Amino acid sequence: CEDELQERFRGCMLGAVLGDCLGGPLEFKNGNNSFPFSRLKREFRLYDAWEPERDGVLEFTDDTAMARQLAYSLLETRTHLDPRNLARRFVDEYHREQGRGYGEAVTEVFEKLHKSDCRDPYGPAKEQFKTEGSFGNGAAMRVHPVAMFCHGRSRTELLEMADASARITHSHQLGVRGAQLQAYAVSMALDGVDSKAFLANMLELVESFSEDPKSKHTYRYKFEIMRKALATKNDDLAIALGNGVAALHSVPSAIFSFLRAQSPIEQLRDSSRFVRTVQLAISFGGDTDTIGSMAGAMAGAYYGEVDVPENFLDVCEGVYDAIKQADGLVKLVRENLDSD
Ligand code: R7I
Ligand code: MG
Ligand code: MG
Ligand code: MG
Repeated sequence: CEDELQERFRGCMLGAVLGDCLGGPLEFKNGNNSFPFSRLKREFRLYDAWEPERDGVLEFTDDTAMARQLAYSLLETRTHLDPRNLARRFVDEYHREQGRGYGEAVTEVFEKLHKSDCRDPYGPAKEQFKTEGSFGNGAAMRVHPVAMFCHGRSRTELLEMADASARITHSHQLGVRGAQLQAYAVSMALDGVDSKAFLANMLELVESFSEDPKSKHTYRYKFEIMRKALATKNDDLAIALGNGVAALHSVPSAIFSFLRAQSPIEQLRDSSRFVRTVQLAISFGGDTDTIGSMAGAMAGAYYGEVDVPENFLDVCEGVYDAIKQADGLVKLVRENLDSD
């Protein structure tokens, strides 16, 4: 492809939507358990013979609903992230389509933002969970447009904007860090960083978090498990890395899926690299739409639109908007870089 950036941006937006739509029907459908690869293969075979007139469309969920508002907000304000604009967009999106499967607690934030006309876009999130803030993965699942917007900028800028986008709904440190880790992962995928450097950079960022080194409830602990599993090609990490709605128990799982699927997986040998990433992510079970979407954003960014099978475009809702947004962001990023 002549335009590598467009390939990667389209892949990223598409990958996130597809992971969300494909993972959606399986969200907590096996309790908290993982799915065997055979189940994923069976599920994905249906999509090969999909006929939209007969089979309808797999709907996107809150993950995509929020990600697209983040993208639209950046496309509107163009040079920066405006938290009030973003908060208003989240609220309007939620009121238009409340049935997208939002997290149980985050809807309170939307109601409070609505009542206060988003005067303090960060206020309501701070009141969540007795003022501890939410540690859900809702800030991480929507953050990939920030990584695209910050393409070519410093890591500091990226992490600051990820933080600013996260705190509108998630003020717990684990929720914010989850968004920063996902933003950094997508940003490196857009840059085509190879897996060895990618993991080293992630570990370095995690080390910079001032966490208790002995705690099992930290990102550092998760990445240590991941590093060992990647060295031994162990695929069965749903229990060790987690598959829940907490950012801590899902963001590392998505990153692992992206890295692990760069090498062949015997039982998924018929799938393309993009597809086997999403399959591995969904096989974690539990919060499958979100783990699938986060892994899909990374894989799409890394492999590009070319690796996304065309048949999925007829299966999933929202793909054409995703492509348009990606193209808008490519143009915007080029303009911003030129004017610097
Ligand atoms: O994080 P959030 O937007 O939810 C995203 C998830 C994704 O899987 C979507 O696909 C959708 O299904 O929901 O929404 P929140 O409501 O902020 O957090 C999600 C859930 O995490 C909450 O409903 C709680 O169960 C849990 N949670 C917490 N529990 C205790 N203490 C989040 N933060 C806390 C906490 O501080
Ligand atoms: Mg969802
Ligand atoms: Mg590049
Ligand atoms: Mg989910």
